[in-house]
Amino acid sequence: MKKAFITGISGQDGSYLAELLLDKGYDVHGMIRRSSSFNRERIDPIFASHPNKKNLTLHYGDLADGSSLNRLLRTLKPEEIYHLGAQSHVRVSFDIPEYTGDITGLGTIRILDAILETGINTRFYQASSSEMYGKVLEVPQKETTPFYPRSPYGAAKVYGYWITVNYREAYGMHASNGILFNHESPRRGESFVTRKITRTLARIMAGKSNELSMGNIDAKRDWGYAKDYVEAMWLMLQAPEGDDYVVATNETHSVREFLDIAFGLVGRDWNDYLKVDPKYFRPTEVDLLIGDSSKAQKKLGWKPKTSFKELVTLMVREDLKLEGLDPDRLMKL
Ligand code: NAP
Ligand code: G4F
Repeated sequence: MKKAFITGISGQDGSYLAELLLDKGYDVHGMIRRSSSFNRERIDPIFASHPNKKNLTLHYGDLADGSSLNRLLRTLKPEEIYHLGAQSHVRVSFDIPEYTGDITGLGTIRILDAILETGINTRFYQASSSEMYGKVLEVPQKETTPFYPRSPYGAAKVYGYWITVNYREAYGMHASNGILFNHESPRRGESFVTRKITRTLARIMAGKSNELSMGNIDAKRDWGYAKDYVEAMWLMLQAPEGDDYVVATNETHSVREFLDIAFGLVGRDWNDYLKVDPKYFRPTEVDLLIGDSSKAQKKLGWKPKTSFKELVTLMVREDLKLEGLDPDRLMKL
């Protein structure tokens, strides 16, 4: 039985990846941080109902705490490490830039160095991001496109990317960067734009809200489905050598288009609810992202399975259910 270690297991991607690895028969160990509020709602359902739930174990640790990382790696000796933990919110990174640099940037070197210090034989996945392309220097963005980050988060991810490349080259580690473009799901954090839209829409339908406060709705993103994207992470660690891959749908859509589809599905017009609030604008914005994932398609055999329209539909559906509403009655498909 292969053993995997996941940082950020309580996040959107961590929960889907844990399920995927349990499905494949892995012994899965995840790191969670201590919090005074509940932070396991994405993983508790796995403990409740996954057929291989006995193969999932959680451990306390923190990306700010190198000693906990060292201890966990020394004792667990995982064959695969998926490093997904991060302060992952771009807008928030402008408010807490130093913390973002520490957790999102230095967190990566703490793990890589723990691998080196403990001498374990493992494969490493770094959750790199399309935010590194920022003010894009090429359209579409691919592995060779230069980075131009536009936020403390993007800059921290550029550090994580290059230190992963450096440890691969300096110490011969099997270490890979997945440069993932935006990916969403019903498990997406509620302050990211897609989930904020579908969650608020469901609350509007339930009569609990009549307003949607947003920032720049002209921004364009390459949005895929998180469940499809965790498969690419796994495939990278099965490849004979570590490498860097763009993971994207090769399509771009504006926030406006997301609003059109989501509200259109339940016969509402978002213009009736939208309030533009300056607090959601960023000091520097990433206007356009669109990825070229042909390398991942060719070398890993990975391709996205879920279209943009299907993604919006499944998110609206799940959020309506969360409000106790019947999607089959409310949605026009
Ligand atoms: P997410 O839902 O925000 O999850 C982040 C995870 O990191 C959570 O489990 C969180 O724990 C954990 N974490 C935060 N600070 C930590 C700390 N100090 N110590 C230990 N763990 C900590 O993010 P996601 O959407 O799943 O994304 C996963 C990774 O991919 C992140 O690194 C993100 O930056 C990157 N990424 C995401 C996308 C995307 O579109 N989703 C695209 C490219 C790259 P709590 O639950 O306790 O907060
Ligand atoms: O959903 P977002 O907050 O995602 P963003 O900034 O693209 O970052 C996400 O994707 C990255 C990959 O490219 C990840 F690395 C990162 O961890 C995160 O998962 O915002 C998307 C767009 C932005 O242009 C933002 O300005 O939506 C715009 N937007 C407009 N109104 C809003 C809002 N974003 C948020 N969060 N909230 C709004 O009210």
